[in-house]
Amino acid sequence: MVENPETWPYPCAHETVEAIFTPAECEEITRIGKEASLSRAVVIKNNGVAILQPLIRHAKIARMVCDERTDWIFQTIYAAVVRANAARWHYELKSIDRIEFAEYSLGGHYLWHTDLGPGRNITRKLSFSVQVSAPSTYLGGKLQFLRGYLRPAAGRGLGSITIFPSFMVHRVKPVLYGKRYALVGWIKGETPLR
Ligand SMILES: O=C(O)CCC(=O)C(=O)O
Repeated sequence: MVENPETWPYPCAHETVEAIFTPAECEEITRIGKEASLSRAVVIKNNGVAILQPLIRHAKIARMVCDERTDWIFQTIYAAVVRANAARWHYELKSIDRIEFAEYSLGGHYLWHTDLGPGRNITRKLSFSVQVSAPSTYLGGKLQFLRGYLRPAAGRGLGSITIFPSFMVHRVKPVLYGKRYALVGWIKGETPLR
């Protein structure tokens, strides 16, 4: 039977799946992330050039490499995204483009933006953010979406993943206390959005 897309759920929405990682796994992810050398996060301008703009994005990041120590992280995230995609977006996905370990200290934030193109980012389909800090360890740092007059927020549960289309406008509000750690990344397709 051919599926009827008119029965699919609203696509311009995020999805939070609780506890894809256990608290012990979140600790391990944080340990691996902190071992990498964190550098100040850049912003990609529309001409594809990466620049430091701390008023727009104030965070430190380290790219997570997929190797025998981290493969389970990539596998778990990809499986969760594929499940959510099959229920809501039905995009053609190929693989994880990139995972970054992000650290938001006091005042850390990222203003409204999208994760799509140009250049090598043109085939991004879905973005994700995994919460590896317990919500009791920081204040602020809310991941929020712009949806018309609504500003829905991602779940903050330890080990949860929030998945959303890379074209959705989103931001991270300033951290007011403590530190927020997250694993953020993108799933790309073979071609631009379809
Ligand atoms: O920290 C997050 O949860 C999201 C980060 C983000 O929006 C990005 O890196 O594009």
